[in-house]
Amino acid sequence: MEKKIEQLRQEAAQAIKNVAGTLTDLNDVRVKYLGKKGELTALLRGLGQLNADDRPRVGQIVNEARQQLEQLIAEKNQELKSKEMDARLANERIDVTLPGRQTNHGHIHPLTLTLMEIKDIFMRMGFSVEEGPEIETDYFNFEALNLPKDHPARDMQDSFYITEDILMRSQTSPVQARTMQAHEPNSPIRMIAPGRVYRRDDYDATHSPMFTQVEGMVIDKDISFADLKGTLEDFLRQIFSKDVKVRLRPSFFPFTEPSTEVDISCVMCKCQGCRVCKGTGWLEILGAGMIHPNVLKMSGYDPAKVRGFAFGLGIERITMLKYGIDDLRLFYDNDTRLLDQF
Ligand code: 2NM
Repeated sequence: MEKKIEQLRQEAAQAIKNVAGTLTDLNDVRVKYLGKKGELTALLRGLGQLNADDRPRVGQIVNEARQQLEQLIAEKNQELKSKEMDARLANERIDVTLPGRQTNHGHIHPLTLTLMEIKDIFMRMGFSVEEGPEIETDYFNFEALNLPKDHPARDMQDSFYITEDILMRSQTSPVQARTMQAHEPNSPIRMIAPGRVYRRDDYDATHSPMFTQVEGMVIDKDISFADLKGTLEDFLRQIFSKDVKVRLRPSFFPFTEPSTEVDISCVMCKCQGCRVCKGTGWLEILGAGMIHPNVLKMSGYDPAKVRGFAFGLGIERITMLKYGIDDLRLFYDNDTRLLDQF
């Protein structure tokens, strides 16, 4: 019996020593010798068959063996655990001195940049910035702007109709009509209306069925053509450069009378004549005029008491000239090779 115990003790001690893997492997060894059905446990159970003289002595030997093995298992357990921890620490080590990952920064879209500048200039002159819906009624888009149904000038800006009476706005002037109607009749207004507009058109380097406009309007007592000229000259010198020359040419718009086309000296060639200005030395930049009496009347204003001027410009065209971009489609492609430059 004693020999058997000693043999088992040595065998188990060796098995514990040999465990090189995980805590589960160690547990398997423990179960094999010390578990409920373990080999050493079986010996302990067999004590009953010994005679009473031998029992205490042999019992003590088995218990000592058991205690020793449990001690060995506890030590091995500690060893495996610290090995596991070392492995984890080596594995999950973070080098806090490494440079961080670069994130890609967004850029402000060139059209937004121009719009921010335009808003800034007009806000400093006391204009408010108004917005309105891109889906408009025929009434606000045309009728309130002196363009009755079947008026031939409607063809100039044929748009996208959703129903007979609802369309994608072809200009932002409906916002002007809405603003007038939201005001006390004849009260002064100084506002700009930026936003997207839609027209049936080609899509190429210089045309698009959707583009971005800023229109503006000033109404007050005694507003004259001189105010129109002074305000727009001031604006153009701020947005381009202070030595830009401004030229007015007579034109026609149904919502203004008289109407004018506003040109600036070519910013590319300083009026010498180049490809951009087609050799003329001048660039067409905006349209403007004195608000037609019918437009004032339609929105509750009295042309005998107040007058006003209005203007409209395309943000794409101004941005192309400011940054030397020769294809308008670049604004809508979202190609980061362009956008990263702003
Ligand atoms: C332009 C040219 C001329 C214009 C007129 C109005 C309104 F609503 F006051 F009548 N808003 N914008 C206008 C005038 C727009 O764009 C080329």
